This record gives sequence, C-alpha cells and structure tokens, in this order.
Amino acid sequence: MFEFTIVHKSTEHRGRIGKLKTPHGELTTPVFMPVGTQATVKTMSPEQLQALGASIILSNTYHLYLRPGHEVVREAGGLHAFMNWPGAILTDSGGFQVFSLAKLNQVSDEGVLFRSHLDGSAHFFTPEKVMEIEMALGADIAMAFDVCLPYPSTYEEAALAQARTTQWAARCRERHDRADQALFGIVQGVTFRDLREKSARELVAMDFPGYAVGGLSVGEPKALMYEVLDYTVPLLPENKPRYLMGVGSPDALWEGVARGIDMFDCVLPTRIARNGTAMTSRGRVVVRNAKYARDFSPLDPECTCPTCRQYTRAYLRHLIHAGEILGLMLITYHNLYFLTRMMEKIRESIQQGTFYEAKEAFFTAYYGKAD
Ligand code: PRF
Ligand code: ZN
Repeated sequence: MFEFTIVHKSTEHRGRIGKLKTPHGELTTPVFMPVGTQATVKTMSPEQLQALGASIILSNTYHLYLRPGHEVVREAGGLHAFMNWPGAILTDSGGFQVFSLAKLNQVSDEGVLFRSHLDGSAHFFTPEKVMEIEMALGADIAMAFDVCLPYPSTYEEAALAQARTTQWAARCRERHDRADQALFGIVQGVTFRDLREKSARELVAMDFPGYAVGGLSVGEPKALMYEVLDYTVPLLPENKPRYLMGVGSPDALWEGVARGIDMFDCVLPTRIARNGTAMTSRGRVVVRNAKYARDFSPLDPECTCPTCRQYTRAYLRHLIHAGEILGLMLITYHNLYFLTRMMEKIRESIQQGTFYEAKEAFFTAYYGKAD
C-alpha cells in the first residue's frame, strides 16, 4: 500500500525526486504539504486544493481530538470522508502542539498532561492514546508522538526529550496496527550532534517506513538548522521518505531539498495570505499597503493562477481592507499555487542537473540576492 521509489538522484547534492504511493494517490517528492489544522486548509475548498495541484495535506491530532473529537471523525468514515478530501493526508501527532499551544503541560515518561487551549479542560496524551486517535482519524501517514523542545534548551533537557522520544516511538510502533496507514518516526535532539545521531540510530533500528526531522525551525538561526540537516539526514535510510516538520519558507525549501529532504509543511503561505501578504516571483508583496490602492496590475505578473489572471492588486487590497473573505481566499490560492509551482521547478531542476542555477535565479528574483 505504501511504496517509496527514488526516480532520480541529483549528482550535485543530496536531493532526489521520488514517488510515494499512498492509499489516496501517488505523490511526487519533494513535496510541500498545505496545512489543514482543523480538517480544512483555511479558506480553501478541497476542489480548489486539487485544482492548484496539492497532492497531500497535513492535519492535526491535537486539534481534531479536542474538536470535534476523533470519535466523530471515525464515525464519519475517517478524515478523508469527513472533510471530502480525496488526496493523501498526514496527521501530526500533537508532539509539537501540546508544548506550544496547550497550557500548563506536565511531561513524564508516561505522557503529557495538558490543558486545552479552547476551554482549559485537562487531558492526558500517551503514545498509545495518540495512536488510537491517529488510527481513528485514518490519515495515510501518522506521526509518532514526540517531545519537541524550544531553542535554546540545555543539553540535559535535550537528552531527556530525545530519550523519551525514542521510548515513545517504540510504544507508538507497538500500538499502531493499521495496514493502510504508515507511521513515521521523528528525530529529535535540539542542536546537539550526538543526540541527533543517537536519535536517528535508535529510530532507524525500529524500521519505520519514513522519518521526520523534528525540533527545527523553533527559533534557532537558519544556518544552524542547515548544519543539523547536514549531519542528520545522511543517517536516515536512503530508500525512505524524509520529512522536515514545520518548515516552508521558500529559501528553506531549496536548502532542505539539497540536503535530502522529501516532504515539508508550513502554515506560512496560508497564514501570511490572511494578513494580505503574497509570495510572488519578485518576492513578498504586502498587498494591503497604500501603494497598491490604484495598482491595476496582477498580484504576480508571472503567475498563471486564477487570482493573477482575473483580479488586480487594487481589488485584492480593497477586499482585505473591507474585511471581505474573498480577499483571503484569492491570496491563499495564489500563495499555495506559487509554492506548488516552485516545488515543480525544484524537481525539474534536479532532473535536468540545473539545481544551483535555478536556485540562484529564484533567490535573486525573490530575495533580491543570490543567497
Ligand atoms: N514535532 C512534531 N510536530 C512538529 C514539530 C516537531 O518537532 C515541528 C518542529 N518544527 C513542527 N511540527 N510532532
Ligand atoms: Zn497567482
């Protein structure tokens, strides 16, 4: 039911093009996954997501457990049926949200006691409980329950979190028994090389069908994130998908791919869209700014999405200022279309052996400098 095949390997760097077969379609990697926290990618219908070329989306165990409850989703026939999304889905385990969103969380070897950010009610997540929830949600890919620390953390904190993440991964693997769902392990260890190596070694020994690198993009300098990827990714099996969690700025996507990452997710394109910011071929355009009031040109002249073909910056600016929902929808569509096309360009350039030229051209146009 799951099969990962490497179609092409770069001769320039660690990047590769792959095919990941899932029960809900085949994905071409490297892939960007739009975030659908509440069983919806904010402002987008599933039809629109399909039209812009999304093949897989991410949703969240933590949120769906709290509301509407995983039993409701199970009764609906699983997350695909509940939200009417025919493509692939990955559910994050809550290993990030219980630490970032929930209040007063208390961690022990057994699990995490936390209070809901919605109503303050108390809940206890164990690896076993999280597996029950993720199996009820029924995504194509489930993530193991991990401990994600902030940056910076001390070596002692990081070592404890890494050890727990390994023990919890083993408990997740033991409890997980859905053949139509792949369970991925998550490497932790903050920015300590020996802990990252230990984490990778222990998880690889458990033979997961895919691996994530977690605990990055949590406040550390970007150069440090790339350094961790430089020594961590080569420790993961060549023939399995590798997922960099919560990373999705355009520069980090190029840098991550070159270091051997196959999957990414991030709220960035959808979140900035809702405050009136677009990612364009010439960099960010803050369309809510006054200078666009009489700009009757498209959001991105080089883009062929419906927003850019049919609407002007002046109109989008007006919609955002008037608080109209259509403005959020149109910019979100464009941003997801933009990143999806960018991933296509990345794959094409790997195939053609022109990755570094393509990367430099992109960085120059987007950031106004080579890197
Ligand atoms: N663990 C999990 N989800 C995540 C992360 C993590 O470390 C991150 C870190 N960037 C984002 N989402 N389970
Ligand atoms: Zn567009």
